[in-house]
Amino acid sequence: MNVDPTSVPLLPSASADALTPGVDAPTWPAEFVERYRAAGHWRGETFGGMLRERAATHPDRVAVVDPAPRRRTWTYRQLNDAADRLAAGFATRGIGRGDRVVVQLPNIGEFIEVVFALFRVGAVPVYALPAHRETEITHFCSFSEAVAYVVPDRLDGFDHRDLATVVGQRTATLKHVFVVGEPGEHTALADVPCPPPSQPLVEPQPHELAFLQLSGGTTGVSKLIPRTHDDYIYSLRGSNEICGVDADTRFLVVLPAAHNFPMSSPGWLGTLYAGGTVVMCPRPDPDTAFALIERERITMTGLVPPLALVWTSAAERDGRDLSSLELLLVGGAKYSEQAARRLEPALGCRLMQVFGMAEGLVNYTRLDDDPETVVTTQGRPISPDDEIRIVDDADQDVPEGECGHLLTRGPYTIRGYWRAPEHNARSFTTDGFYRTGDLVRRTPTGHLIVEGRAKDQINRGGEKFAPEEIENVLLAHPSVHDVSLVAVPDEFLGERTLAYVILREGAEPTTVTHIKNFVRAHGVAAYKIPDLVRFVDSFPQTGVGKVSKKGLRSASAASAEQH
Ligand code: AMP
Ligand code: DBH
Repeated sequence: MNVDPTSVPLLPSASADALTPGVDAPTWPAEFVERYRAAGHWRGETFGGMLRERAATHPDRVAVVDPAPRRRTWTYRQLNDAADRLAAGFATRGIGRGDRVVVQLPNIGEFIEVVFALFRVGAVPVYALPAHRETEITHFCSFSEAVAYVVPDRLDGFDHRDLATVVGQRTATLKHVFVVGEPGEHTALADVPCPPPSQPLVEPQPHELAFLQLSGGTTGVSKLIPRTHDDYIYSLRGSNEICGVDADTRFLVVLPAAHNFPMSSPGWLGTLYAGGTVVMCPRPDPDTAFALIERERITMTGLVPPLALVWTSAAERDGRDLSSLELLLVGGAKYSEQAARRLEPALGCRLMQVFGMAEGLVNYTRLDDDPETVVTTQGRPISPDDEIRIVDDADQDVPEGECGHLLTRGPYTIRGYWRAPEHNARSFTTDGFYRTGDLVRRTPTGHLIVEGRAKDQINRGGEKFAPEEIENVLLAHPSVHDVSLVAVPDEFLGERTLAYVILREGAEPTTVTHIKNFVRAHGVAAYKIPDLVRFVDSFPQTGVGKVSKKGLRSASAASAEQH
């Protein structure tokens, strides 16, 4: 943003402390740190160091391919050099150690350049999704006290520069907006790189905060998830081993690159860790993706269940050569057994189910699991040091094989969200287990089957959010007395959303379309706009007089056809 520097109030610049574990969020106690280091899980690597090493070992291998609109490639040496130059440019603009930078980029090569440049200067990327709009972005920028925000110029008809202007007006800390493409009133990312200084930059330490990932959220807004170099890189190494990722892997990034799943399971970061090639897929539809699989000889990718279904049906009809594809990971939401059975024959590759979370724990079915296990379970943890408890409502272990709440603790599962002490008190046990909110049972082989969830969250085809977020938007509508957003079963998405709306007495009658437009106009990601709206006089009540989401869900499952 072009602001007059004299009019900018002096802001506290992020201190180096911002990277220190334990300052902004609870971290692993010393005995666990020792244990994870001694076990060889945490090896003292950083993202910046990892790229430098790969560039030294095989400089001319292709690291990244961005196929659209014209094919561009980055070798490991080129990616490393680009990250150095961009890092120098960020540093020149005063962006450095501990500074938060909200990155909202689609699946383009610049995404990878930007995050490695930020790692180099010890700045902390905050990963927003392209779908996020002013409500979410303003929150991420102001809550994280971001100094910079990186956007594309336009995407799918939406002008991110205008969004950045609005966010800049609302966020006191924001000093820079960098735009990939035409910058408008902001700064072009292409103008940022400059020759690296002769003195190397001081890079972050392996145990320090590397980035803030977003949670799906169970209350109002997404929480920020503090991940360190050491813990995340361990999850990459574990994922690579399980999925067979190596320097010959050609990974297609189909889901938004900012999501934890395509980033790390094993994702584009896992692939770069192994020295393989990452291909950015601009859109997830089969026409686009299949053409890229054929042309780029893709070996591996990851999809959410609804997309896996679309790909399966398309592959059953399509004549594309998908023979290079060896492994397809499906996760993010429950994959139906029926759909899972169709995938391998249709796509001619192996299926692996993955049940993960940006907070940490990731479960995979294994390449040597029998086919029944692959289609009927959501896998088992990466690490022998992932501790799993399955408990009842009173936190007592349920008998083996029975369904209960999944709690977990381990070498890549956070001990607390960033700057959220009250929420942490609810989401973590006193001895550091994360309450996933998932209801699971465990098979004798240690595989988990996700049976449902206890948390108040919508999972719409893998996109998660707290119903409360949209309920709060609708409560601001002058005609709305009360509202409850619930998930209803959907054959394709798994779940879609239904808003029960109680109008104020004497309020002007309103329409479904009006309600949806009201939410849209508020500036939230499109996937949060209610799919269905129903006007009611009252909600089913529970014993304590609160709205029973469960009651609403079962009532709505019976009659979800009403739009
Ligand atoms: P988040 O915490 O926002 O990263 O979302 C992670 C959540 O997504 C998990 O706690 C589950 O509720 C859900 N999830 C992820 N993968 C699967 C899967 N394979 N099956 C069922 N639910 C899943
Ligand atoms: O849903 C998720 O968050 C998720 C799914 C699969 C995830 O974070 C992951 C794998 O790493």
